[in-house]
Amino acid sequence: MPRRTSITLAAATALLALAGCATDAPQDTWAPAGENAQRIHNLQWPIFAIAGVVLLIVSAVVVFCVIRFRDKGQPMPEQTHGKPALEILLTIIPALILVGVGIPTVSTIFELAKTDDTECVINVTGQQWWWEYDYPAQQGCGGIAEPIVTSGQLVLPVDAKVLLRLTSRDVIHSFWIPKLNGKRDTVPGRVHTLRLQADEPGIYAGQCTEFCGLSHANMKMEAVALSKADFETWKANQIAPYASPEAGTLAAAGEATFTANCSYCHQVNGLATTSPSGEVTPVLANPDEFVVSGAVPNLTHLMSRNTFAGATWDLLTEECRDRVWNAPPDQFGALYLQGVTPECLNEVDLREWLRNAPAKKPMFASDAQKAESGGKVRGMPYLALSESQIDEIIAYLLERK
Ligand code: HEC
Ligand SMILES: [Cu+2]
Repeated sequence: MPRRTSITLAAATALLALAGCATDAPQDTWAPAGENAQRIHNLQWPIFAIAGVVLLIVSAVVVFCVIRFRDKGQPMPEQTHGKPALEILLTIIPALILVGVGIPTVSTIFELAKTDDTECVINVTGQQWWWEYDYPAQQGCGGIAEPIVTSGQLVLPVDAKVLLRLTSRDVIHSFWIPKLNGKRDTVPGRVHTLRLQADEPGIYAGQCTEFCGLSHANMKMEAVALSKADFETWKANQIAPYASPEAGTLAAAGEATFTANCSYCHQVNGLATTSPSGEVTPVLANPDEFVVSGAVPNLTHLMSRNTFAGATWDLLTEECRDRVWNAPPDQFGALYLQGVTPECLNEVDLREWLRNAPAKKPMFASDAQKAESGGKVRGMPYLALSESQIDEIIAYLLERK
């Protein structure tokens, strides 16, 4: 390799390594914020140290040999065929190191797999390219009478041992919130479990870590930990009955526009149409018919979360977002529960999304791939809405708190 190239490469590597030291790293695997992440942390430190010592010894020996025995035009040294004592020693030492590393590793794996004292169960489903969370009716999670469905942000009570049951509707994805636990693949037709527990209220960022197609990089997730009392408020809000917008408002026009353009894919619980004779018919989404994976995000309480489309874009303006993210733990819950207020709405990204979602988050790599999908979409399609229809829809969605 030319010398210039090697120097550039070395400098780039050093820069990359330094970049890893950035302090504001929401996905820092070295900053555990819950029980299981702490267990992993307790294991990775000593192993990192042992591996580091081995690296130093091996590197030192290599450097010594390279310098000491370099070619100075000396004659060929005497050829030997092995040294049994040294070879046995060099087999036994690594074997002992591996046993030393193996014992705590295996016992940590068993500890991480423990789920018998679970206090709360949440189903997690991955699909291209967002996560759906559904909370089945249960005694756990402080009691859930009616199932709750949401997406993007996984809301959980602080300090509770929360069991995730993970699966996928299409390809293999992988669920990872580095500060709360390790990774777990989500595989179609299988249910894997992963236990999370968060020590303090706040938002914990993560991302899909199994390459899952074109928009894999736009498939993030966030765990939102709320104090027990705030979690109760959140649950009650998620099952609050639907309220139609006031007649004559922009939002009321938005309800009709939404019903016509969006509700065949997106469910809004409680949305209904009334015929001239007064007959009320619930509007039910049928994503099976239109979307490859057969499901799309439930928008009943869209504005109670503060990100959208695989937690890739914020529903909050930067200023409001920072206020929530940087709130001290005792103030975080109240701020999060405010949801998206009209002043805090990040209208720019939401508007772009409604104008042309595939331009923001690509769904087909090629026309051939599109042809294979049998006319179904993979993400949110382009809907050719007018700007005034978008105005109405945004007004309507702002009331979906
Ligand atoms: C053909 C089905 C389909 C139609 C019709 C549709 N969407 Fe979507 N929409 C999706 C899919 C699929 C996603 C998830 C995309 C992703 O995150 O990658 C989505 C995501 C969204 C999201 C983000 C939700 C979240 O929680 O992340 C919003 C907001 C949204 N759509 C609004 C609308 C509105 C408003 C309309 C009507 C104008 C509409 N959609 C029509 C399929 C559809
Ligand atoms: Cu994925």
